[in-house]
Amino acid sequence: MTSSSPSGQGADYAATASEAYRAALRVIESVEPRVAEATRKELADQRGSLKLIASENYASPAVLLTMGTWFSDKYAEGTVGHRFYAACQNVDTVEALAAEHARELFGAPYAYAQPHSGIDANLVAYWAILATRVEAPGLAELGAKHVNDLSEGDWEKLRAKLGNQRLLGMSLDTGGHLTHGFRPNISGKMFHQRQYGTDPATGFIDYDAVAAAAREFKPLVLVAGYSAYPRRVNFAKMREIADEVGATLMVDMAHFAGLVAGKVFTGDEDPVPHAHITTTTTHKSLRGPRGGLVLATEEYAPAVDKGCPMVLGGPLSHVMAAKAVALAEARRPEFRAYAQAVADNAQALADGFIKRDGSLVTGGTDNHLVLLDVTSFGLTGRQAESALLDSGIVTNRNAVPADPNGAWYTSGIRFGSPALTTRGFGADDFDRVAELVVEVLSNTQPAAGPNGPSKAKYTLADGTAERVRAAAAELLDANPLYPGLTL
Ligand code: DSN
Repeated sequence: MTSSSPSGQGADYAATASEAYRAALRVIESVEPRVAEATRKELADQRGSLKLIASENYASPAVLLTMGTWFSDKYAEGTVGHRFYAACQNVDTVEALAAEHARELFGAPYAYAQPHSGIDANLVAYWAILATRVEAPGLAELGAKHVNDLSEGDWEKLRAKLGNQRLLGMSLDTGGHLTHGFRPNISGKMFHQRQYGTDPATGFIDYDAVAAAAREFKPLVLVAGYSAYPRRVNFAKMREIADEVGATLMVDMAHFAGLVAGKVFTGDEDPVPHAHITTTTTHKSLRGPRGGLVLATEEYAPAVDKGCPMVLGGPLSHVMAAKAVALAEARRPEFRAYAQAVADNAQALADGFIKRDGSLVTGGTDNHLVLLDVTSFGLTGRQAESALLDSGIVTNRNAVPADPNGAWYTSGIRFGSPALTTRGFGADDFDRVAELVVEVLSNTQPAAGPNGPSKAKYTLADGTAERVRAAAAELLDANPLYPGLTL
């Protein structure tokens, strides 16, 4: 790890972390040796492969170690200073610290560190919007202060209203997330949903089309953000659209929170000053523990603050403590260098594909991810993903807009730069990664299954996997994961 590494404390830090992990593994081994063995193997596997999954990263030893403590044993439903359980004084400390770092880092009036995941963060946001915009005025209209004060009949009327609201979000195949109103997901069932896509000619978001859809559909919630769209979004424009139709703008920045924190996305591209509510995960480009976070304006803060127990189970206090550590890391100047390198490296990867005739959705990238259409290699995403994995390159298959192969087999492979950038990979390394990916895909052929053509079966030309693994090992050895950490 280089200057962009999460903790540039050097040899002492690595030696101390090594001691901690060695001791922890001995303790685990004394109870269930197979778990200790799998834990050691997981590190070896992560060290030995090119991790290009756009939603993954490597958290620092400080963040990881923080999760392994007795905070895990504590129940703390409620919120800071207002708990349904006794003896939450230390949970209050770490939750307040996580929220303080998040507010400072993102310039948000309010932060909520409890969500266990990105989906949970989005559910908290949706119910905070419903509570603020439907439940509260509904209660006022009925002259009641609390839902428990309502008659059965009035309660049914209010429930019907809560279940009759509209949401407009980005479609899954054009890069939106399941929770942005995809029908099979709870978000598509809670709301009357409609989806906006991208311009079929360019693959870019067409803001006029989003505005037209919003004017026609009049959603209560407009969702912006993505998990597989390789471009930046103009959140000022999204807010204009939301304001014109009276919608609440919710931005899901789970994928690009690190680029916001690192000030790569500023002005109109920074969602926080424009959105009413911004949600994120903490483990992707933000490089923290696995979990979620919600940022909100003063207007929505009181409802978000009731996320537990309204939507969430008891907070994972050990993870909130780790969020505080990770957010403290993200406030350091070196995180900005990291975030810029993430964007530069994604660009180098895209350029590497383009110069080798790869076909990219939108023709390139200006964030942390690249979406390669593998049909030009005669492959499905499923075949390409498996052949790359055989060769030590870890990616995930992903739909492309209007994907003829659907969401399971897909036609695309999504690549992201955050994890390898943490290892210290630079632009030349990412160009070499593009070369290796193209070498694998050019040597992969679709194959038939026992019942005819298959979207999953493939053959990889002899020697390709070994050759690519050896080339990848050179890159990995030059950029070690957790340098100096020995188990
Ligand atoms: N699973 C995450 C991703 O890979 O983008 C989003 O939920």
